[in-house]
Amino acid sequence: MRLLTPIALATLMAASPAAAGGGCHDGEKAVRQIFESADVDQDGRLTRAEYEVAGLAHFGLSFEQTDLDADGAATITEYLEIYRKHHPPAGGSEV
Ligand SMILES: [Ca+2]
Ligand SMILES: [Ca+2]
Repeated sequence: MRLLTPIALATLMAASPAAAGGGCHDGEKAVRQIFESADVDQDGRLTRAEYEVAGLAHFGLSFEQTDLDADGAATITEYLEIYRKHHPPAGGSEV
C-alpha cells in the first residue's frame, strides 16, 4: 500500500523553513518524497488516478489545483511551485 498517512501530509503542509531549521530544502525534499510515493508508475507525472489512490486530496488541494497547466497530470515542478507559493522563503522579498 502506498497510501500516505495524514501525518505525512500534515508534515508537508506544516513544513516551513523556520520549523525545518535547515532551510527551505527540507520542505521541498518532503514534497519530492510525497510526490514520488504517489507516483506509482514512476513516470514523473501524477495522474488523477494516482492522485486519488495516494489520497492527496487530504493535501487540501483538488487534482485540478495541482495540475497547474491543466495537461492532465501533475509534475514535481508543479508540486514544488505550489509548495513555494504556500511557503515563501523566509526573509525573501515579497513579490
Ligand atoms: Ca505516474
Ligand atoms: Ca500539469
